[in-house]
Amino acid sequence: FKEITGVIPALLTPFDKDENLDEKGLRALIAKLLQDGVHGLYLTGSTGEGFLMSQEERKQAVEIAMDEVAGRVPVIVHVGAISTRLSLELTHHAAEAGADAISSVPPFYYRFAEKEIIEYYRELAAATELPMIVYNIPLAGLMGYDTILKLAKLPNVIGIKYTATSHFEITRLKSDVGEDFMIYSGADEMALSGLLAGADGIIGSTYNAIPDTFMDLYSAYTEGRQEEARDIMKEAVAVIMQMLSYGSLMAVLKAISRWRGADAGYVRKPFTNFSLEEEEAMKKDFLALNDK
Ligand code: NAY
Repeated sequence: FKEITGVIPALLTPFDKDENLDEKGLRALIAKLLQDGVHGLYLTGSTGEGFLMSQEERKQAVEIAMDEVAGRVPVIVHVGAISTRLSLELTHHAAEAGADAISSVPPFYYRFAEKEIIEYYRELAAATELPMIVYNIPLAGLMGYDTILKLAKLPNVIGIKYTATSHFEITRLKSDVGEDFMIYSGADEMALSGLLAGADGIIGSTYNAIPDTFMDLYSAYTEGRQEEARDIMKEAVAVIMQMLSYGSLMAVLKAISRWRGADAGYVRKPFTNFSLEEEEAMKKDFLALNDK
């Protein structure tokens, strides 16, 4: 499989003001991020509002994205849904659309038994030749270390997107499963910590809006400029805290993208959009932060 490392935005999905998929916005956002040099894309995950979309819309977003990317960077498609059957449908579709890997949160909402979670991943991984990246995220109920070890042994499971905050488990997985088990750190606020723990890449929401900061961080880290990496991370944390302070994170990221020159549209309800005035006020806050 294609090596997938580096800075990977969990891509936003642009909608228009009537909540329809906004193809033009999606293409513009991807074009901008590729111009900024990001190393890959992660589609229709939590940041991509995948759970707020119908199966058909998710497929359509993947097709548009694959067309726009045109093989320039690897693409991971999040296929997670509440039933194996729905996820399988998206898995087959991702393979046909030419994705480089699939990824999934564990089945959520109900408290599924460990054996059901393992069977879910086994079936998805067996349904395709695409590599599977397990997605451990608190929103879906974190899986314990022992469950992760079992999942890592399944054929075709090549790695994990790891959004827990106990990063020693990243280090531990590298020794227990093997150095080539791919690990993607998923908490943007802890990107540097994740990389230091041994992660191969970082996948996150804020990389849609400030990709350059994280590209710089990644180069500083890989080139061994430790102090510089720490300084960049300090700035990044301040910006992320500011982003989180408004609530409705995806709407914030879409607004920032808009003033970066790629109109990434609006969020889908129940998430709320900001008015033009609110977006302007936000922009001022961020510019003030940059001056510090
Ligand atoms: C996805 O699937 O879209 C993600 O990668 C989500 C990753 C995000 N975590 C959560 C819990 O939403 O990027 C992070 C997060 O938004 C960021 O660290 C700010 O807290």
